[in-house]
Amino acid sequence: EKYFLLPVLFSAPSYACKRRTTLKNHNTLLTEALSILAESAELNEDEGRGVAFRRAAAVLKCLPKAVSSMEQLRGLPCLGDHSMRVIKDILENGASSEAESTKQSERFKALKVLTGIFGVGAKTADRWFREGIHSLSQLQESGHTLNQAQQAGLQFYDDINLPVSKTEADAISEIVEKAVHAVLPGAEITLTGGFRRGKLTGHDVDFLITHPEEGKEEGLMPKVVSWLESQGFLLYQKTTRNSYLESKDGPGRPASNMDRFERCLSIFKLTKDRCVGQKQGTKQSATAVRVDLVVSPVSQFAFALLGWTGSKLFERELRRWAGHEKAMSLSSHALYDNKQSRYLRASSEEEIFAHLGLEYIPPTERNA
Ligand code: DCP
Ligand code: MG
Repeated sequence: EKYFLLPVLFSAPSYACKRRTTLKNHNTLLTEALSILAESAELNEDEGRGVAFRRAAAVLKCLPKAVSSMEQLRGLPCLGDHSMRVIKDILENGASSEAESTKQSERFKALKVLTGIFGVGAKTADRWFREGIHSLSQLQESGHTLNQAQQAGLQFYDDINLPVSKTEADAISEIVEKAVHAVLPGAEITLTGGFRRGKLTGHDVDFLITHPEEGKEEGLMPKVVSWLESQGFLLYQKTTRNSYLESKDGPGRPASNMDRFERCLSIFKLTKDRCVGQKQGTKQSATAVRVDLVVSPVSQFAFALLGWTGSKLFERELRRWAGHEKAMSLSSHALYDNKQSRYLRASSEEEIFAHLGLEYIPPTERNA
C-alpha cells in the first residue's frame, strides 16, 4: 500500500475584512518581498499596482502555515500573475530577484530616504529625485525652501525614523491623558492605529479623543495643544479644523477616504530616564515621536474608531465591501445606506460590522 502526502490546500475569503489576520505571520519571506514591490509602486504613484501587491501580501499573512509549494495556492484569491511569479521565485530560489533589485535600486533607496522626511510625499520626493537630489545632504545643499513640517521632519529625521515602542506609546498616552483632562474633565482618550491592533512598534502613535456629551468636544484641540505647548511637550504641531459639515461628501458620496475631523499632526518630545549604569546613575535623554491626535463627536466615535484602527488595507477593504456588496458608503464619520437613503447609526464597532453584514473582527485580527 502506498500513501501520498497531499499538500495542505489553503483557502481564504477575498475581502480582507472577512479574514482574521493576527500579527503571527508564517510567510514573512513572501510578504516582505510583496510589500517592497507594493511600496515601490506607491512611491511611483501607481496606486492600482500598489493595492494589488498589498492584497496579495495580505492573503499570505492570514494563512495558518508557511507556503511550501505553488500547488497549495490554487484557489486563493488576490494572487495575480505578477505576485505568483514573485512567490515562485522565492519558493525556488529563496529570494525574489525583482524585490532584491528594487531594494537596491538608486531610485527606490533615494525615494525612501526623502519620503522618510515628515511632510514629504511621493510627489515631492520624485520631483527632487529627478532634480538629482538623492540624499538628505543633497537636499540641504539644494537651497530648496522647505515648509514648516518638512523643516521639523529634517531636524528630527533620525528619531522619527526609529520605530516607536509600546513603552514609548504608553508614556505618550499618559501625557495626552493629562493634557486632555486638564482642559476637559470627562473627555475620553483611546489609543488607535497599529498599537490598538496589538503591534509592539509603530511609526507613530494615534489617539482618538471624544466626550460622552455631544458638543462638549468642540474647541478641544486648540486647548489641548496650548497645554502641551506650555509644558514643553511639542516640537512641532499643525492642527486642521473639523470640516465635515461644510464638506461636499454628503450622502452617497463620502468617496474620499480622508476624514474631516479636527486633527493635530505633531512631533512630541519624549524625555526618558536612561539607566547608564549603577555608578553613573540616571541620565535624561530625549527623543522625537510622531503623534496624531483626532477629536470626534461621540455620535461619530464608533466610525472614527473603526476608521483609525486600521490596518490601511483592512479599512480599504471594509469600504470596498460596503460599496460593492452592500450599496453602502462607509467613512470614518458615518455609514450611509444607498438603498434606504439613510444613515445607519452605531455606537460600537460591533454594530457597524452588523450593519455591514460582516462577522465582527476584533482589532488584533485586523492586521491585514
Ligand atoms: N487613517 C485614516 N486617514 C488618514 C490617516 C490614517 O483613516 N488620513 C487610518 C488608517 C490607519 C490608521 O488610521 O490604519 C492609522 O494610521 P497610521 O498611518 O498611523 O497606520 P498604523 O498605525 O496602522 O501604522 P503604524 O504602526 O506604522 O503607525
Ligand atoms: Mg500609527
